[in-house]
Parts: sequence; C-alpha cells; structure tokens
Amino acid sequence: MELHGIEVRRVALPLVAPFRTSLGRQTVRTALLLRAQTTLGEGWGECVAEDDPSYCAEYLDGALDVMRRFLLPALGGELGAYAVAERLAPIKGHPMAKAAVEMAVLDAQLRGTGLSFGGFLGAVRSAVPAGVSVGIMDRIPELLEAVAGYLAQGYLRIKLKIEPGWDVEPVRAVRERFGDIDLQVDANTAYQLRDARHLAKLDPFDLLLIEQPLPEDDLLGHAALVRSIRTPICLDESITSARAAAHAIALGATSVVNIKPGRVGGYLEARRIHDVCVAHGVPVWAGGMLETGLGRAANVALAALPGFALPGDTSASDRYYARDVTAPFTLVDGHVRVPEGPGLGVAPDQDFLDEITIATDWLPAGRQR
Ligand code: OSB
Ligand code: MG
Repeated sequence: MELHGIEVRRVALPLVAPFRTSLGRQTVRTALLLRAQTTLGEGWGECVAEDDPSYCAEYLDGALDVMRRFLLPALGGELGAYAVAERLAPIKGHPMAKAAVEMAVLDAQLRGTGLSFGGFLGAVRSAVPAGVSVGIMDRIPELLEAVAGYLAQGYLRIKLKIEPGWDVEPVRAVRERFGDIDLQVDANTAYQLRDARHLAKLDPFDLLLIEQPLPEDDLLGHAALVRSIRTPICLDESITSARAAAHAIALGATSVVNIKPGRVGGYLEARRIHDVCVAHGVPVWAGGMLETGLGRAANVALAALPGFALPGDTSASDRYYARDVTAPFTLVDGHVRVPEGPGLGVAPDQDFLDEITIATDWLPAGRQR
C-alpha cells in the first residue's frame, strides 16, 4: 500500500472535571487526530502529546511540526505498518508523533484487510477490566466523594495521583472508607530517593503499586527504592522502549510496567514491551493519556493481550468527556468491551469532529517536488 498523506485536526474537548496531577492541572484536552489516506483506504490515529512538555519532552505543536517537516516526508512510496517505525528511526525522539502516524497507517492497513486491532495485536479477551485515575483534590472529603462515585459505577481499581503533601493522608482516608479495594498511586516523578523513608509510610496500606515515584532517568534510584520499601514499584515515564524495559527489569528497578503506546513510539513497540515483560514474569497494565474514543479503542485492544495482568487506565469515555468523538466506551460490570470490527472498530462522528476542530492541516507523504 501507499500513503498519500495525513489530514491532521487539532481538536479541543472540555473535561467533565479538572484533572490535577503532580505535573499540573488540566481542564481541556487538546489532541491531534490523524486521518491517513492510503491506496487501501483511510485510517485513524491519535497523538497523545499534551499542550506542554511536562509529562515528557514532547508537546502538541512540536509533534505537528515534526510530522509535517520530517515524519511524513520519510513515508513516500510502498509502505506497510511495520515499515513505518523503520523509516522513521533515523529521526531521533518524538515517540508520540511517530506512534500517531504508525497508528493511522496500521488502522488503514487493518481496515483494508478486515482484521481488528485486537486480532492483529494478539488479544485473548473480549473485554478488559477497567481502572480509573483520580486526580489530586483540594480536600479529602472531595476525594472520597469522587472515589465513591467511581466505585458505584463499577470501576475495579482506583489510582490516586499523589505528590508531596498529598500522599499518606489521602491513601489512609480512601483505605479507611472503602476497605479492601484494589488501590494504587501515581507520583509522576514528584519524589527523590531521599524521600524513601516517607514513601515507606505507604507500605501499611497494601497498595498494588506506586507508579513512577522518581525522575524518569533515575533507574538506579528506583532500584534502590525497590529494595527499601514493600510497595511494588511500577515505571511509566522511564519505560521508553522494549530495551528500556529490559534494562529496568535487569536492574531490579521495577516490579510492574505501565505500557503507553504514545510514550514508546507505537502499538508495535508496546507489544514488544509486553512480550519482554511476559518473558521476565513482570506483570503489565495499560496506561492512558486521556485518549478520545480513537486512542481508547486501540488501548483497550492492547489491554486484551495475555500479559496485561492488572486493570488499566482504560476507563469509560464519560470519565473525561461528556461527548466522545466516537460512540462512547462504557462500563459493563467494571469492564470495557474490545471493539471487534476491522481496524480500530470505531469511527469518529464527522459532524461532532467538525464542531470541535480548531485547525486542519494536510500533510502529504514523501518528498514533494
Ligand atoms: O501518568 O499515567 C499517567 C494522564 C496524562 C499523563 C500521564 C498520566 C495520566 C493518567 C490518566 O494517569 C490516565 C487516563 O485515564 O488516561
Ligand atoms: Mg503514570
């Protein structure tokens, strides 16, 4: 197949409530939605880069720029989904931009051949257990009310965002109020190794894991922390490739791995990380980046692979959005169904897409003469 080019829309979706992490506070998700045009038909992608380089170095305007100036020009001529990463390898970094382009090409290829994302990736489940990521709040009663609401909806696991000053007390309050629920926390790099004794105060609460307590480049610090606290450590930001996952495991820096396709350059690399972790007996789970129904469809398909041993941040669409760009993902007995149709198995509502589109660009593939 050949890629003619990619139409990139910048869309803005208001969140149903502000989402606060140790990195900042968000009220709107701005996303790049990609529509690849190929000789096999069209395919959809989603770029999860955020407005600012706070979770990682990438940011939305930079992602669009690198797609336009470097990624699309490298994708002329005969092309399959496996060739995308190979063609883009000489361009350093920018995994979220690369992942979005690969996703759109892969979707076109799968739609063209009738295979679903789940079928292609190796899904072994038709629905996946759903967890929910709960932001930092101003007061504990507000947090308890939010968690009570999610549990009432059926979420099977609660993840609390933490930072210095909002860690032991909220965890204690949630444990005391809700008892033996599946509970974990995510620090988004907010601590240092010198905080190890403080973090050990979380040990009595039997958390499933603590996600990315230390800076992303501090693998040795995480390895030391693994040895000094009882709560399992799970890396997110640090795991940028299958090789990085293998290194973190070899160093004893992580007991569990969060897999996010955007962070690692695509769904194919995400599957390799799954395979590396399974080979080492390390459980994995599916992270999220507030995806619309497009990215959510692919994440849910990935989460249906056999090594995904813990519920993911694969919440229903209404966790973030009053209206999604696709038919909404919903919770049924705490699970989200894996789409079965060709490719992503979902498509955006064109009228709604037009309503939320701020700007549209056409990026032709190959070097234009
Ligand atoms: O660290 O997992 C994270 C959202 C944006 C950036 C980083 C993270 C998150 C989440 C939300 O925790 C996950 C989701 O529900 O999509
Ligand atoms: Mg995280």
